[in-house]
Amino acid sequence: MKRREFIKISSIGLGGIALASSLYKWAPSDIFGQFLNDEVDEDTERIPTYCEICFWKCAGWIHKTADGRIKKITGNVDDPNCNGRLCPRGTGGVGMYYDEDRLTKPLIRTSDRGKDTFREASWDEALDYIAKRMREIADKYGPECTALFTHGSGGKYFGHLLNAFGSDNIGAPSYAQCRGPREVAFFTTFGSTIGSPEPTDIRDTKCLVLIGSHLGENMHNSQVQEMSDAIDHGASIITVDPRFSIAASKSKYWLPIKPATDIALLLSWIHVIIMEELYDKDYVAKRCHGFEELKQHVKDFTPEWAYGITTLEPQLIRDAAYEMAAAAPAVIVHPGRHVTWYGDDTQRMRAVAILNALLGSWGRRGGFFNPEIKHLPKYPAPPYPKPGKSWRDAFPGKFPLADSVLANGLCDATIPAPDRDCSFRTWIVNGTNLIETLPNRANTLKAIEELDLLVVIDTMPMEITGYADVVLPECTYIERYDEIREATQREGTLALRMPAAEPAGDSKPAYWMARELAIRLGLGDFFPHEKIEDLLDWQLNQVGSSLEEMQKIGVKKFKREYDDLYMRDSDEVTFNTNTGKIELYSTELANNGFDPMPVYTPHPEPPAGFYRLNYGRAPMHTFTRTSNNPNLTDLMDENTVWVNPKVAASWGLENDQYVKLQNQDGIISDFAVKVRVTERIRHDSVYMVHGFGHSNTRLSRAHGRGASDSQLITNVMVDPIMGGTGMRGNFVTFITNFEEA
Ligand SMILES: Nc1nc2c(c(=O)[nH]1)N[C@H]1C(S)=C(S)[C@@H](COP(=O)(O)OP(=O)(O)OC[C@H]3O[C@@H](n4cnc5c(=O)[nH]c(N)nc54)[C@H](O)[C@@H]3O)O[C@H]1N2
Ligand SMILES: Nc1nc2c(c(=O)[nH]1)N[C@H]1C(S)=C(S)[C@@H](COP(=O)(O)OP(=O)(O)OC[C@H]3O[C@@H](n4cnc5c(=O)[nH]c(N)nc54)[C@H](O)[C@@H]3O)O[C@H]1N2
Ligand code: SF4
Ligand SMILES: [Mo]
Repeated sequence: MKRREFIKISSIGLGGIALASSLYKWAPSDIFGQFLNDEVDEDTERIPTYCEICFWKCAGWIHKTADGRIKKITGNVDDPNCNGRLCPRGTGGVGMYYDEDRLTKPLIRTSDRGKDTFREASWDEALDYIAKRMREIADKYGPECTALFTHGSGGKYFGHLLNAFGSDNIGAPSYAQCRGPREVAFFTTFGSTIGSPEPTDIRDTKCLVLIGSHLGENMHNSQVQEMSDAIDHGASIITVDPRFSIAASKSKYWLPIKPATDIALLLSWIHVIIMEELYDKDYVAKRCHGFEELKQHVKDFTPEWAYGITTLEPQLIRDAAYEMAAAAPAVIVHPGRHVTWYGDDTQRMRAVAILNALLGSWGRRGGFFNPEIKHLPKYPAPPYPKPGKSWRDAFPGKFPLADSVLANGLCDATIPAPDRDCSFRTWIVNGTNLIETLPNRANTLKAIEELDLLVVIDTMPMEITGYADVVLPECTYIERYDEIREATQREGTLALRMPAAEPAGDSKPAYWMARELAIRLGLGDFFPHEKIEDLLDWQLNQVGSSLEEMQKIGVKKFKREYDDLYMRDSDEVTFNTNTGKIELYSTELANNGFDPMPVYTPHPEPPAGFYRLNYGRAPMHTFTRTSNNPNLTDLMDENTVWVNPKVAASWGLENDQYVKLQNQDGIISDFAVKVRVTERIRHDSVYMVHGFGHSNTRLSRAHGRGASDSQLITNVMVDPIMGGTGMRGNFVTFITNFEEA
């Protein structure tokens, strides 16, 4: 196979299982085994889909009985995102279809915002109303005063609509509340973002370092499978987590770090790797910029120095560094995913990127591979009008390296301020539960109060739908076509989602809604295909496939065009950075007035009697979107607050006792949450799974079950480099005497 002349590692451009009945027993079969069932039963037909329960988007099959019942969903063996196995949530996706609390009619608000009082409306009435209001508001304030918040498949079509309308203010919480800092950090270091799925070569790694990345609870499918296989093949895992996570239980080294001190640990690792000459000398000499500056920068950051900050024994820090170095370059210091923690997150992620560079893992087998993506062409449409202003105008000079729209920025810029040039008047919210998703709820509600129009597209009655002027019910992924999934993987892979059932009630797919709105706004030219099938077929034809073929196979793989999954030592590589090298010293950060190399700054400590609020994932749930799912509530129907035994003793707390939590700003959780006394959390923190404590009473299973971490996240530490919202600087205390709601 030929090789590209110039390799730029992926220049995407800046721009029913309780997780194994036993926690400590963990083989792939424990987690996925019972779901590896790709067979077609005699009485069923299989319809291709990809999962919408999270953004790994595993491709699978919906099995439907002759009488039209959706029996189960299984993985597609040809899909590298899942290898034929769905995670518990994907299997439980059927519950999303059967959930009797679903939205099935367009709704128009009848009293104050937030009171959740609606009347049913016809689609014509709802869409006519939205189009008329959008126009009126745009005539007064300009089309740019329309913002779209979106997370999920339909976003493509609503995004297209918004661009056609004259606004590019399209934000997703997966940037500034999630991956943003790592994308900017890796871009400034390697000239390439990470993207999703992450191109981590876990399959072939010898050492996987997880820094607050709780794979095994964070169930990103193929990654968890590869990690499990790697362990079976003798790879070592190093986990840095203040909590004894599932991953920690599988680790050779668990570093129970004091929260908020990771940069100190990373700097001391860099110190050891450099000072003890454990770095990849050839790789660094040939490919990296700024080694001498870095060496000088870290000279005092010894493990002894880090011990005083992180509480980790110097020998443990050294041993872990030796373990990485011994495995290099087949080592991955995992970039994580939800990395918006303390406001200095881009710099922490830079330290992660630098460590990978020193170990020579970028572009190497067992480190990071060069992903391939098969892009489908966009359908030719008229050029978009050029927006007169953007969300950026509301933040002059701020967040210079933000390469995507900040969802929190759209929210902030909705609240009028004397020094601000951009106040949004219309929000379209598709598939994101902003009330629970954005930190600082009071701010979100203040912004919502300012709006002239709030349209929410969702499948379920959620906290955000309660505030809508108009709610548009989307049918579930089981009942619709969507855009073709393009996955960044070792090979280019496309996957089809098509309907296996008629939409419930009056629910409709996003494509239909976006097109109908476009027509009403006089933008029909942008949606020339009445049927999405014709659009998908046209796109597939351009890459030698067709809708008909995809309907049969579900997943199509494309051989790599070039033999450049890994870099060869002899390859001359120009990285997409200012210097063309991997930048240990970031010229881009320096040019923008930021520290060119990561610096540790202490963060506030919990006041006496308070504990740091730590949160994360459970294997059987995704954010707030699954907490009412009948299948998944069977597995877990409320969250608990993890409390260290010493702390529990000092408060007289017992297992299974309900408490309310109060944060540093006096915010008290709406609902009580069950205490789980466990050694697995440090004494300075408590932990809970995000996604519970729903206040919408229309959620018959989820309402009032458990507590919402989001409600307690009022202190937000914003990353000055790219605007990410650090959410882990909140502290809570216990209220044991409270009135039942
Ligand atoms: N406190 C706190 N906040 C967080 C996080 C956290 O851990 N704690 N995590 C952050 C991270 S990493 C992320 S990525 C974001 C996630 O943020 P979101 O994507 O907003 O997460 P969800 O809470 O799942 O909200 C999804 C919404 O989409 C709806 N939905 C589900 N399927 C469909 C569909 O097919 N069509 C439509 N139209 N709607 C659908 C659901 O009913 C739900 O209302 O949250 C961020 N915010
Ligand atoms: N089952 C399931 N899987 C999911 C999701 C889901 O909703 N459900 N969501 C997906 C999405 S969008 C994302 S972004 C990912 C998020 O998953 P990850 O990126 O893996 O995780 P985080 O939420 O950042 O991290 C949670 C872990 O960080 C630890 N932690 C807390 N504070 C600190 C600290 O100061 N230092 C260190 N080193 N560790 C700390 C916590 O104890 C916890 O174990 O999960 C994805 N996978
Ligand atoms: S990881 Fe699980 S929930 Fe996410 S897409 Fe895959 S099967 Fe669905
Ligand atoms: Mo995320």
